[in-house]
Amino acid sequence: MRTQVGIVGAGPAGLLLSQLLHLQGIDTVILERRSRAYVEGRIRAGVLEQGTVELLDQAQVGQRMHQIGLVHDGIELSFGGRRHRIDFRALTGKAVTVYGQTEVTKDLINARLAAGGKIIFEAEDVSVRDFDGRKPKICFRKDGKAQELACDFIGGCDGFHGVCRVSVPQDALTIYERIYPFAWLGILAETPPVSDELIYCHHERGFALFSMRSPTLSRLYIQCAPDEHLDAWPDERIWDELRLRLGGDAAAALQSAPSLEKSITPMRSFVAQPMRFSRLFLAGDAAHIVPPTGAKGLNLAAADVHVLARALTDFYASGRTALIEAYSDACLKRIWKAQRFSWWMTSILHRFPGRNPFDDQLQLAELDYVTGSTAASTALAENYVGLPLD
Ligand code: FAS
Ligand code: PHB
Repeated sequence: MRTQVGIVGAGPAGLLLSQLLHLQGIDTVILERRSRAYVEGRIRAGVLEQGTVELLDQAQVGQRMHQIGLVHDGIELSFGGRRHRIDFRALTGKAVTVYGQTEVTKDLINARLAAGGKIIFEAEDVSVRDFDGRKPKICFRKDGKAQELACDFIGGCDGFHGVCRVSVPQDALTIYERIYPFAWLGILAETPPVSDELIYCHHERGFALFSMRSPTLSRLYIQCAPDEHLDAWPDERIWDELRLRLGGDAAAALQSAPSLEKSITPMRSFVAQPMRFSRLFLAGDAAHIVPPTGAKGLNLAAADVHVLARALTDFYASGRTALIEAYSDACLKRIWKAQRFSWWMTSILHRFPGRNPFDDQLQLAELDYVTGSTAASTALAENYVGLPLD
C-alpha cells in the first residue's frame, strides 16, 4: 500500500489533517487502532476557539457546527459566593462555539469517507519505521494480516498514549511536564444547563465547571483527588457536590438526572519538543497535553495541523521545505502560550492540597483583579477565544 502522507490516529488532529490535505489534492491514509463506533463515542472537549471554527469551515465540515453549535460571547467566574461575567465579545470582538469533540469527529469521518478517504479502523500493532530516511513506512496488522503503508511523510496524530512519540529516539526529545495533585470527575446528563454560558467555580470544596453540549445536555465537572474511584461517586453525591460548589439560585435551579457518561480525567501539562523528526511530524496530544481548564486541548490540535497542512501543501506544490523545517518552532510558539494560560486558569481556580490561608487569599485577590480590571479580563478573554492562527 502507498500514499503521500500516512497518518496514525483518527482523533481530531489526524482527521482534520487528512481533510485539509485532501482539499489540496494530497493523498492520505489514516490508521486507527480503535473501531469507528468507539472513536465517535468518546466524550472529550466541548469548546471551539473562533480560529478552530474558521478552520473547520475551511475544511468544509462546518455545516452541522453552525446549525447546532452554541455561540457563546462570554463565560462566568464564580467565587466568594458571587458570579462575574467575562464579556468576550465586548473585550475582543470574538466568541467561542460550544460544539462537542464527538460531533467534530463524526463530521470529519463522514466527510473523509464521503470523499473516498481511506481510514483503516481497528488497525493493530501499528509501528512507524524509517522516518529518518527518504522512505518512511507504517507497519500494521489488519484482520490478522501484516501490512505495510509506504509514504513520503508520517503524521503522528496518535495522542498521548500513541506509538509515534515513543518511536523517536528519546535523547532527541526534550520533555517538559507538570502533574497536578487533582483530577476532574466529569458527567454528561440529559438536563438543561443552569446558565446560557459556562460557569467556572472557585470554591473551598474545590473547583467545579458547568458546561453543556446542547440546550438539554449538560457537561459537568468537579475537582477530585487524582486517585479517586468512580464507585465512590454515585450520581446523587455528584449532584450534591455540584450544588454546594455552585451555590445561590443557580444551585437551586440545577435539575439532577442520571449520568449518561461518567469519567475521571487526570490533570497534567506536558510538552515534547521538537515536534518533527525528519519525515515524522507530531501533532496534537501526541506532542502536548494541557489541563482542560483553559479549554485548549482540541484547539491546539487543530492549530498544529493547520500549520502542518500548509507546510506539506507548499512542499508538494513547490518542493520548498522551508515551512516543513519551521513546523516545530511555529507550533511551539502557540503551544507554550496555551500552556501558560491553561496552567494559570488551573492555578487560580483549583484547591491545591497543602496550601495555606495566604495562598487562598492570593487566589481570591487574583480572581477579584481579573474580574474587576478591563486589562486583566481582556487578557483572559483573548487567550480563551484563541490567539490568532498565524
Ligand atoms: P486524540 O487522543 O483525540 O486521538 C488520537 C487517536 O489515535 C485516538 O483515536 C487513538 O485511538 C489513536 N491511537 C492511539 N494510539 C494508536 C496506535 N498505536 N495505533 C493507531 N491509532 C492509535 N480538552 C478540552 O478542551 N476539554 C475537555 O473536557 C477535555 N476532556 C478530555 C478528556 C480526556 C479523557 C482526554 C484524553 C482529553 C480531553 N481533552 C479535553 C483534550 C482533548 O480534547 C485532546 O486535546 C484532543 O482529543 C487531542 O486530539 P488528538 O491529538 O487528535 O488526539
Ligand atoms: C467541556 O465542555 O467539556 C469543557 C468546557 C470547558 C473546559 C473544559 C471542558 O475548560
